[in-house]
Amino acid sequence: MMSIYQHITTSISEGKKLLAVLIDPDKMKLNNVSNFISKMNTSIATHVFVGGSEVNEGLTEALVLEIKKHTNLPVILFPGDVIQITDKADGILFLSLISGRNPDYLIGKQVEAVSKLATTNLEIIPTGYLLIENGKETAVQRVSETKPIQRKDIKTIKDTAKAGELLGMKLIYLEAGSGATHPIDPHIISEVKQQLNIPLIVGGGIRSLSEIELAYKAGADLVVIGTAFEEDDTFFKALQRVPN
Ligand code: 1GP
Repeated sequence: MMSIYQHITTSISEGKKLLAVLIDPDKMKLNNVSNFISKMNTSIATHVFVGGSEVNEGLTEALVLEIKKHTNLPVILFPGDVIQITDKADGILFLSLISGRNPDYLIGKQVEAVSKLATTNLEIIPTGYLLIENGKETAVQRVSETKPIQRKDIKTIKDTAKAGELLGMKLIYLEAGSGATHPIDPHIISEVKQQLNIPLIVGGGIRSLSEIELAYKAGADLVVIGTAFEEDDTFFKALQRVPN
């Protein structure tokens, strides 16, 4: 069977764009999962990401188990902390917050995660995670105690993403922050994409089909949306999959 990462790279080579629905265990009630996922299953979503900045122990595993009852899409952990690791998911974005300079989020948490990961069969996907300034403080910024890169500092954004690739990371994730007022500027996406030979994920503040399309057109391979679905899951209706 194709790995999650191979599926991503194959999709890109076939010109297909990807969409991950981010579910925060802190915000999704278990008894709402079935209804939410049934709507998601008729949409163009290709992946489910599970994670949040501040999640209590045990919530992630229960949520992943419930999600997997209702969908065959790959469920990938997008953890804000080591306690969110569960072997019930299919894979994990093994994140390093390379836009910041907090050693805990660059390498400390990753070292802490190793023994836990050793007990799982999760597909581990090393991911360079860049937080880009968006006019307001985000949960990632607060929890990680790091500064985002200024959005006008295109050179630093590009060089940071490229440094992630040169360090061997398999994905780059440009993050505006959950609930960001504005998504990552298409100009930033396109400048970063031109630098990279690895897939590019873009998330934070994307709330409409036109914003998804703008991100894709600028070079995003995979778009992540959480808040817009949390606030109104009828948004899935605007993203219906065309039947084969
Ligand atoms: C957050 O990029 C993701 O980490 C998604 O952001 O919740 O704003 O869609 P939103």
